[in-house]
Amino acid sequence: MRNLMPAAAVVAGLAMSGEAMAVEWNMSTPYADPVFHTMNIIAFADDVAAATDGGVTITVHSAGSLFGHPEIKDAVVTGQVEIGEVLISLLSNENPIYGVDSIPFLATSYVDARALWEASRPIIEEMLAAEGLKLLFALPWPPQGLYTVEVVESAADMEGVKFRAYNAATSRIAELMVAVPTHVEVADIPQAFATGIVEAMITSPSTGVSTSAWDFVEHFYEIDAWIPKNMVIVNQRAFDDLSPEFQQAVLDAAALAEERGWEMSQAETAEKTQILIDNGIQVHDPSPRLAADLAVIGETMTAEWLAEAGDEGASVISGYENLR
Ligand code: PCA
Repeated sequence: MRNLMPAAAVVAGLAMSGEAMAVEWNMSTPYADPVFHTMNIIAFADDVAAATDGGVTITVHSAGSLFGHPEIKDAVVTGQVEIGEVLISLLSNENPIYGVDSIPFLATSYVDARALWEASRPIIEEMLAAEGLKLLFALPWPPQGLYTVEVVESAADMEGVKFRAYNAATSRIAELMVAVPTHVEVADIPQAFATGIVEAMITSPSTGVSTSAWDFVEHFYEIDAWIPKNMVIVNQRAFDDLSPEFQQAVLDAAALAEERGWEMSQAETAEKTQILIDNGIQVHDPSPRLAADLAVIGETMTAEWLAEAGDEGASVISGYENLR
């Protein structure tokens, strides 16, 4: 009889831990639901729920609704949310290595962006791991172009223009064009243009469409300056708390999301550029002069980044050159 009680308790305990294994994660993301990054993340959450039979459910709080973009990484580190999405280069103020993701004219095609990602992924994973974070997947925005009110024939035409920045690199480009940078998150873009805080920006056709850029600019120059990525990171402890099967389900869904997302991004480029045109934005190739001016800015910024990022930076770049 004595032995029965503990046995019963064990059975009850097992039943309880079986129930307790159903895990709910909150996920913080910076961009709105119709943006393809968010759509891909919602599909990822659905895939995880399906593969675990509802054992892991991820509630996506998009558009910075739970934490603003600059707070998301720390919210995942501290476990306020289990999982989040961040623009990699937004973290370049913490470590210059993160800035490799938006060096102008270093990787301007999807093939090169892939190579740069392969070359930079291990060190980025290492830096995240040091903060108790696990990288799940990363995928790119379409190539970054220049949106302006006025015609721009050379970098000099940007002098004094109030320029919307979204990371340190876009602020630096503005400075090198003698424009005037102000950091504005995507959600605040329409308001910033409407109130005259900014009058130009560099971003993707996707973000031009999601912010209805035709309401406030006339021109889009396809300068293909870089192909920045968002990454999805999970709190390592939260991940470790999952059963091995559930961990595998999350990793499989992440690998799928990464593949799907790279394809979505490439399809986006033409699709969203067409929407800009349909709404009256004039889409141009940059003039040879503008392209040459921007190339010089790219060289300056590559040199600056290499000086800042030291040996680790140099090894990422040589790894990238070897993969191209
Ligand atoms: N959209 C985001 C990051 C890059 C992009 O294409 C933004 O404009 O902030």
